[in-house]
Amino acid sequence: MRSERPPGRVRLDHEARIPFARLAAHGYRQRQSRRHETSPREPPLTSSPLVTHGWNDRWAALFDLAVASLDRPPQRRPVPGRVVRHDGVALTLALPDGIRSLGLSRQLEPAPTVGDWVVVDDDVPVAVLERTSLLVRRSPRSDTPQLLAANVDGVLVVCGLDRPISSGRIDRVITLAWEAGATPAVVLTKADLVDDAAASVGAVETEHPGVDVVTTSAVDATGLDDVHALVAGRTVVLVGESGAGKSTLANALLGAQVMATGDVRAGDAKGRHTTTTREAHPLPGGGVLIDTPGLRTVGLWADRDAVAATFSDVDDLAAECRFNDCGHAGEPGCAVRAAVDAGTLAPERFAAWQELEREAAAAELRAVPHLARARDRRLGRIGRQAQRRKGRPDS
Ligand SMILES: Nc1nc2c(ncn2[C@@H]2O[C@H](COP(=O)(O)OP(=O)(O)O)[C@@H](O)[C@H]2O)c(=O)[nH]1
Ligand SMILES: [Mg+2]
Ligand SMILES: [Zn+2]
Repeated sequence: MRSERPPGRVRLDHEARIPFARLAAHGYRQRQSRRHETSPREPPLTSSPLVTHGWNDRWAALFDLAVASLDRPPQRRPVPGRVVRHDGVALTLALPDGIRSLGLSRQLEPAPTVGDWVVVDDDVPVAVLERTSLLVRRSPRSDTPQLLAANVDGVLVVCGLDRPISSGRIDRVITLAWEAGATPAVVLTKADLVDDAAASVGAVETEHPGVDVVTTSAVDATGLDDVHALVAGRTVVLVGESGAGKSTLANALLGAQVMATGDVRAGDAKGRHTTTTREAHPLPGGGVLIDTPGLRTVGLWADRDAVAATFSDVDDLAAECRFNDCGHAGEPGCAVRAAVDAGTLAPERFAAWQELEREAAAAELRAVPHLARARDRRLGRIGRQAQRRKGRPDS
């Protein structure tokens, strides 16, 4: 679900309706029936909480489309809202007249999550606007997707320098970001606790080529400008384990103690789950920041394209292998193995790529059972061929 951000200046008034051709150019199809035309427009929403939460002419156009295709006529003049928190039974929304909690009395399809834009009719959320991106992980309890945030432009992978950096975890979040249609970056927090934060940046940059890496310290108030630059008018979500310093960073960027922060247990540097909900906050300089509770596990909910985007260096090599279904397990003409042998591809990165490749492939097969059967048949055939080559049917 990769998406492009529409080009062009953001205009905040609704005087000029967006010509449909422009929307069509961005892939929006006109509904067959426009059953409910919007009523004459109210004054522009320029100074409303909507604007600080990212409202622009694109959302205005999508809002009109959603209103026009509601499955029942609106009770009142519908208004847009952005989900700033979702606690199961209620949505906290940024609405034209302020931030309010509204009960979820109706089943919405798709189910809204933080960052979603919704149509609110008579104080009831009745529709979810088409998303530009959706960050999802595999739920640790069930083999189902868990929505983390919608309509995010960037994903900041937050790691505390007070503990070992898990490169595998970073790869996973980067992959979820690409899958979502958002750009990943890494933020190394607690720079004040190490002697050489620059060395850590260098190491992470080397291990994750193509991804921006910055360091921050809430204690020394350093690095905040770099993070501000990454947010800059966009919607960005902080992802990382508990105690990594996400809420502290959010507060520093907000210039206020908005999020509760937690103590880190001495000894294992593990944080407690101080942040229990996902919450979106507009930043003073523009942009929206979504803080999240710590993720203990980052289950992949992504396809192999997203893995290829994360490991574009390895993917490029794999394209050079002699056989296009090369398993990189010693086949002749394997460019991946050759790079490992030549020392130009770290064996750890090769292993990390293989692990996520396998996980993404397994998920794809689970999602499409007939592919799994086809694969089993193919593996059976390969197995039989291998056995024939060896001439020993039992090996
Ligand atoms: N020394 C230092 N401690 C930090 C920094 N950022 C966060 N912490 C501490 O790390 C702990 C966890 O922070 P918190 O923001 O709650 O982490 P979260 O679980 O990721 O939201 C708290 O005790 C913070 O005071 C930092 O830049 N330097
Ligand atoms: Mg927190
Ligand atoms: Zn190969």
